Formats: sequence, structure tokens, C-alpha cells
Amino acid sequence: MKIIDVKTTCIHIPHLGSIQDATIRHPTPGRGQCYAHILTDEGLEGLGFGDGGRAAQVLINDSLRPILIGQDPLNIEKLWDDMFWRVRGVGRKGLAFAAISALDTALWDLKAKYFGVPLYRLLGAYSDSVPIYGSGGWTHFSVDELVAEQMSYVERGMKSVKMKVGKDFGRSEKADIERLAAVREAVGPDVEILIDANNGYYAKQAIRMAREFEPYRVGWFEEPVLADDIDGLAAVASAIEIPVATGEHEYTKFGFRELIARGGADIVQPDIGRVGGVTEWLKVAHLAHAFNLPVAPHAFQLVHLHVTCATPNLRIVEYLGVSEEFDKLVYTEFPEPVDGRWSPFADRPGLGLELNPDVVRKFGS
Ligand code: SMN
Ligand code: MG
Repeated sequence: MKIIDVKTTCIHIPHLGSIQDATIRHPTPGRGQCYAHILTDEGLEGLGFGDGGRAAQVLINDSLRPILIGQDPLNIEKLWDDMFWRVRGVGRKGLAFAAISALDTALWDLKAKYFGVPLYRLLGAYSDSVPIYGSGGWTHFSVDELVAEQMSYVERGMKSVKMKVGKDFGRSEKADIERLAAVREAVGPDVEILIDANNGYYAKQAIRMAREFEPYRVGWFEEPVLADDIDGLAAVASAIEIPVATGEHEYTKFGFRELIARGGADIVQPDIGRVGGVTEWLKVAHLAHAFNLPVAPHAFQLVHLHVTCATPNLRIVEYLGVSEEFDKLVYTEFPEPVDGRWSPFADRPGLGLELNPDVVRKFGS
């Protein structure tokens, strides 16, 4: 089998509202995603997606597409390595890996379709369902909106929820504590609350804030400090009781090796739309396993659903309400979570996803 073409679709839906966290300084309305389609001479098509929007689209079309055409799509390690070296000068971290992520995921979708199995079964299932947490709790929500949103996840049967702290670049400490207290009061004692500071505090500040958060029994403290400040993350992780979760801004096995070996993460959070796709996500999950650390993937829930079904050291899968809102418009169908657990369709090959042609026509480019 040979790759005969690589196409892209960027979908941007302008009427979906913006989000805000500790360090999103300029919330922009509308949400989107960049898709890669890998076409073969046997008529099969792989669909993948990643971060980076139109900028990733340019990288795919101009830099990566030419090296994939003519190659056997089943040789994913070889193709990943070719893509890695193609972006050598500009791709140590960041955008280039968003582009590689979309293509690599499309290759895995294609491979599972070729063998006629759902992706999680091709990978080797550990489970056919995973626990999820409801994620949102954005900083622009009023306390009432915050509580209502977090409760909506609990009412759907989710046993864990995530909310933002570090409001206003860490300058609203009192509000952070009050907002957490309001959510704890509303969800009751049995629901796990996860908090995410999105890089918003300094290390000493995060350690001090963790002491304030501890009485509310927090399951993890995510990105307490700048994601690049591994020394700061390690200092926080060793000083506080709450586990430190991080990784959504880290790239490739090389980045994660550094982060994990230096003690920067108690819970490892690779993002399959950034880290380098399914290939690299699995390597990072295995690396975490070798350090006896759990994995809790960030965003891209419809792809993480498959890879986490094949992950023994899974902690929990993020389920973002804002992604669900987008996914409901963009795909013809996807599986519904039930009582805090989520299963891929057992009878659809690959990721089991199809883009809604009307939405592509209206919002795609
Ligand atoms: C997040 C997710 C999606 C957009 C912005 C921020 C967040 C998370 O860091 O962990 O859910
Ligand atoms: Mg986060």
C-alpha cells in the first residue's frame, strides 16, 4: 500500500465562545482544529488531528506532505522519524510537533482501518472503558457559573471535576480559594476536585497556595508554575502533599525524559495533539510507567479515549465540555460517556470518527 495524497481541513467555528484561564491573557472567540487526511492507493483514508490550526496546516502541506507521498503508511516508526528529521531546525518543541501529531494520528487511524479493528484494539487493549473527569471551571466564570458548570459534570455521573486557579496570572489568590471552597461545598465530600493553575504562580507562591488548597482535598495541582521551570515544578512537587500534574506543554520523549527524571511531575499529562501523535504519546506513557508514574492525558479526548484503553498506568482521562460542544457539531457521531466512564465504539475501525460534511463545507478551509 502507498500514500498517494495528504490533504488538510481546518475547521474554525466562530460562534463557539472563548475560554479563559490563569495565563490566557487575550481570550479569542471561536474554536477550531486542523485535520490531516492520508489517502492511499487502496482507497483507504486515515483521519488525524492536532493542535496549531492553520499554522500546522501550512507545515503539513509545505514540509511534511512531500516526504510522505509514495511511502508505505504502515511503516509508522520510519515515517515518524522522517518527519522528525524534516523539521530538524524548527521542531525541537512546539508547532512542528502539532503538525506531526495530526499526521501520525492519521497514520494510526489508517492502520487500524487497514486491519479492520478499532484503534484501541490494534494497540492492544488493557481495558474497553476508561474513567473520565469533567473539565472546565474557567476563570472568567462567576462563582455561580463555575459551580453550575462543575455540578453539570457531577450530575452526568462523573466522580472527578477540574477547575482553574491562578486567576489573573496568580494575582487573585483570595478568589482562587473562595472559588475552590464554593465548588467543594457544592459537589459534596465524595467528588474529587482537580485544580489547574496553567503556569500562573511562582514556585514559593504555589507552595504557599497548596497549603490553602489542601483542606479542600484536591486530587492534583496542575501546572502550578511555568511549564519550562522544571526546577520550580520539582521544588513544588517535593514541598507539597498534593500531587503535581504537568505535561500539556511538553513535547516528545526527549522533553518528557527531562521533566520526569528531574522530578517535575507526579502525574504525567502528554497531549496527543502536541507531543507527536499516537506514536510519541505511547512512548511517553511507557516512560512514565518506567518511573512508576500515572498518566492523565490533556485535551484531544476522542483520540485519548483509544490510547488510554491501552494504557495500564492510566490515572484518568480529561473530558472537556468545550471540546464536547465542538465535537457534537463536527463529527457525525461519537460515543457518549456513561456514569463517569467512557468506551470507544467496539465495532468501528480506527478512531471511528467521520467529519460532518455540512460542517466542513460551512466552516472548513
Ligand atoms: C486547558 C485545556 C484547553 C484549553 C486551555 C487550557 C487546560 C486543561 O490546561 O488542562 O484542561
Ligand atoms: Mg491544564
